[in-house]
Amino acid sequence: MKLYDGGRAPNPRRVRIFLAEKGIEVPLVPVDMATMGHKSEEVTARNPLQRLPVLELDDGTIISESVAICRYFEELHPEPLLFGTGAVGKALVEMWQRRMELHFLSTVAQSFRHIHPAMKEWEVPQIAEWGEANKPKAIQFLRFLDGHLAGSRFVAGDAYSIADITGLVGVEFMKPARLAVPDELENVKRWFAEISARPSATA
Ligand SMILES: N[C@@H](CCC(=O)N[C@@H](CS)C(=O)NCC(=O)O)C(=O)O
Repeated sequence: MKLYDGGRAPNPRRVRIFLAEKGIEVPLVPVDMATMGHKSEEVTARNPLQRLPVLELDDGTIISESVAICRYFEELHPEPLLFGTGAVGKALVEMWQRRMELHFLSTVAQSFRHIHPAMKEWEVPQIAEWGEANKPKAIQFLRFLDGHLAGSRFVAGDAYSIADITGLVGVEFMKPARLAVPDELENVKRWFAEISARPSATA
């Protein structure tokens, strides 16, 4: 098996953090996204959408989409459970994972991709107004999250999960998107400090 990796890009990083939490080592194939390595024949043959990460199994099966890859490893190596436990626990992790991805990571990504000059070749057409429109959406979601985290250690409850991983890369991605966590969001800051201090956050 091998994992086509994209270095500092947020989605490949989600999978690396997930693997680090599980203590799983997977051979990486580094792809230089700065030189558009994700558009190479090698990557395109495996994922015609030309997005990373991509997991290739020994029998040739290709799994792309970060959460799909993580789910595969959750089945193989259940401990520690990162997709929740029991019917309610799993549903809550799914709910928060989707919220973190659709309302937060995605809005931060749109802010970055539609505004940053380095993304001109990547996001075609690049529409600055759309990038700007997404900035307040990301902050609005963080305000909602702050209220939730007032009564919850992690995003989906008492246990660290895939929803925290998506949140971690989302907050980190705010910097290149020229966004900042508002000072008054003490619960978001407390949560981010805790999850970014975990050893997996260096993955
Ligand atoms: N929904 C996909 C998104 C994958 C994705 O967009 N990856 C980015 C890197 S973070 C990428 O490959 N971008 C290349 C491009 O936009 O051309 C996932 O969760 O894995």
